[in-house]
Amino acid sequence: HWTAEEKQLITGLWAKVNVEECGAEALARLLIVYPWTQRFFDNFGNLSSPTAILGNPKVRAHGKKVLTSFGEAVKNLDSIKKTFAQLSELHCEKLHVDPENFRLLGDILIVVLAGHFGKDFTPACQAAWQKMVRVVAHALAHEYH
Ligand code: ZNH
Repeated sequence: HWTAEEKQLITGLWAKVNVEECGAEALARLLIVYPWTQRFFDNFGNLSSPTAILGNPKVRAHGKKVLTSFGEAVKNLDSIKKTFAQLSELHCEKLHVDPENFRLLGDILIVVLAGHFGKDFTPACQAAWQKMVRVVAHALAHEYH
């Protein structure tokens, strides 16, 4: 369900993404902007202020892990549901993460990418990435019951 142009916009930008930086920033922003999401990370230490969250090494490491995993979807654009079936089950059954949070993180990732790429983040690129984060959020929510 992707056009050739969309695929190019997604993989082309992804090749330039610094997964460590952008992953850390996206997760930190999620925890700052939607403070209730902090409850999933009560073993992550100091989350008492935006500065603490941005400098927290566990937040950084987990942000990198999440965005690295997101990269699996970029590599498997035609089978994202299958790629994330197990992760979806894990988030549902073990982690009990409300799928709404996948949508929130996806929208924040868009903000982070736009901030990093500036003019290269064109309207067409934004549209392709908006679709991408929706498809990923949908796939991660798919095994919930
Ligand atoms: Zn998640 C974990 C991915 C989102 C929460 N995650 C995780 C992991 C991965 C992921 C890969 C690991 C697993 C294992 O270990 O096996 N995520 C992911 C992705 C996404 C996500 C791809 C999107 C895009 N998450 C999310 C959100 C949230 C979460 C939004 C909330 C808010 N996760 C989580 C948790 C965990 C995880 C809590 C666990 C952590 C620890 O370590 O403890």
